[in-house]
Amino acid sequence: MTEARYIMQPGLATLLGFVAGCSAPGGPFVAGPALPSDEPARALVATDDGLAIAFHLSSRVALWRRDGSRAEVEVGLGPRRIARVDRGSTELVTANASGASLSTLRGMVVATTTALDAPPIALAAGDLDGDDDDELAILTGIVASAIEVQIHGLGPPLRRALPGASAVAIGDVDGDGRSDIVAVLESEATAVVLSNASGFEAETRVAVCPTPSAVAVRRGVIAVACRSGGVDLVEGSSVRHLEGGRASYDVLLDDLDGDGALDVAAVDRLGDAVFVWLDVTQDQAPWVYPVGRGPVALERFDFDGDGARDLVVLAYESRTVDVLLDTGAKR
Ligand SMILES: [Ca+2]
Ligand SMILES: [Ca+2]
Ligand SMILES: [Ca+2]
Repeated sequence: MTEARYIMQPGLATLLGFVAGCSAPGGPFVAGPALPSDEPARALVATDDGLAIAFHLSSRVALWRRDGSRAEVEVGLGPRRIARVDRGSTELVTANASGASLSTLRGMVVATTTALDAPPIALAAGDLDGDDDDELAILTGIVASAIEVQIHGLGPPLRRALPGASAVAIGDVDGDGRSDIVAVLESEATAVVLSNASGFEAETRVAVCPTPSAVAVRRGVIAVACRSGGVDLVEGSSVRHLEGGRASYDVLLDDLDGDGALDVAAVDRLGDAVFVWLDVTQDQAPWVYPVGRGPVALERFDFDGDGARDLVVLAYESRTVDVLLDTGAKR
């Protein structure tokens, strides 16, 4: 096992705000500001001009624009997840757990409200039929045994039973150029792929860490955030565990440092940190960045407008949005 590289003492980044004085070589990111979110939130998503945050307690979405201005809109009750949906124009969709509904926002106005027959747990957006317009995969259910995925946007909603599912993602798993649906089953420590080629009928199951909490897909790789710590990487039937942290609550797969190789980032809710593993094909120690207390979600967003996307982290307990600025450093 490789040893993690800690950049700074936990908490210091938050104290300093901008950490110009932090001289340690820091990998692809450096601590930026911690912005107060006033009330706790669980979900955020980047849009073209800002960062949209869903506040489940007050049932609203706030858009923090890069120019510093802010806009707010009231949505259905208890928005716990938010997704960016591209259908000609960009829409935001919230999954309203208490209201058992979806709110679709266009330009920070609620355009439609869609009633669901059970509360939504998670949602993912992606183009499933190759027409460049995004469809939605929504996990719904009250009890674990009754959870299903509803696929909206391909005519009448398709429904597939997925008992115990806790998170869902859309991406091409099998490399046929069409996006598949991936879910993780918390109760069974399993990742399930519903393949597009089968009309989302055929299921492929892979055993992963216990209590998987989030999932991401890119370039045929599935990343599973493990609530027991670290990330499982699934390629085909092989699973590799990336060790780091005590409780991963969200995970992101992307080329974070611009060298072409796929990287992984995860938030450690108990360790108040973000772990970044560069190049998933290598077995390298993660970079570790302290953030606010109780980080639950992360996203890529060009916070400072320099053209390079930074990492933004939603910290639940400290009620902050913590920014890790891209340094442009490749290794
Ligand atoms: Ca489509
Ligand atoms: Ca990379
Ligand atoms: Ca940037």
